[in-house]
Amino acid sequence: MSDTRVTVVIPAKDEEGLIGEIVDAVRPYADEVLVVDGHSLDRTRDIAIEHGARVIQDNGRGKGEALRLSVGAATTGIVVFIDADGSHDPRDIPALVAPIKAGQADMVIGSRGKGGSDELHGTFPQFVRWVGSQIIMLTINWRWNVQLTDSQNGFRAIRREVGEELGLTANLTTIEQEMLMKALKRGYRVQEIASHEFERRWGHSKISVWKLWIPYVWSWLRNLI
Ligand SMILES: Nc1nc2c(ncn2[C@@H]2O[C@H](COP(=O)(O)OP(=O)(O)OP(=O)(O)O)[C@@H](O)[C@H]2O)c(=O)[nH]1
Ligand SMILES: [Mg+2]
Repeated sequence: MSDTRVTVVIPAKDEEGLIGEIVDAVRPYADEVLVVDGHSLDRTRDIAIEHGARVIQDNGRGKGEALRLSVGAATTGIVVFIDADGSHDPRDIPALVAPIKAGQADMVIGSRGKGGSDELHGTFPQFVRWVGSQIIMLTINWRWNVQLTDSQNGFRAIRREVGEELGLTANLTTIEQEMLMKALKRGYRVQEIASHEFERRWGHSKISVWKLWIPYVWSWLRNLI
């Protein structure tokens, strides 16, 4: 692989509490820090700029759209996606990009199955998310004869060219499973590293299981077949 430089993409919607800290924390691992602002009503955008990030805006369709735009906008060979809520540990980035730099993988997912999660257990919506994601993971492993443990984590790295070639269409957080299934379908090499998910440290989640379960089931079945 020729261009092993890294763009760290941070999708952020109303994340003024932590965005500055996250931009600073990923900088040691990034050749470019790209914040995709989801039309935040707070100071997310200004703070990201103050901290030296390049900032673009999505068109208000959701996190999936933000990630799709970022793949086209990034200027390096490798793209890392990390949330702006403090759930992911930027110190995992070197491990995440290492298999791609070594030419051994096209995409690497930070696995909560291997690293554990403080967010997936306890409440009923969390239970539904956990069971749903286990079923989705099981069918993906069966369909493509792989043994992965996390189809949903947003903390991941991908070769930028591959990200573009996949023809991603999701506007919502279903983008994560779409990216994985399309990569496997096209024969790209997908690996995982252990990564722990921490509780969101500031602000509130934009995910509602009750609003999203139909898009998830639809995206799952459409991409699995
Ligand atoms: N640009 C952009 N970013 C978004 C949008 N929706 C969510 N995000 C960001 O995407 C990241 C993940 O969103 P969360 O709401 O934490 O979703 P999650 O981590 O899957 O869900 P939780 O586990 O409930 O926190 C955060 O950094 C959000 O600010 C959007 O419409 N546009
Ligand atoms: Mg989160």
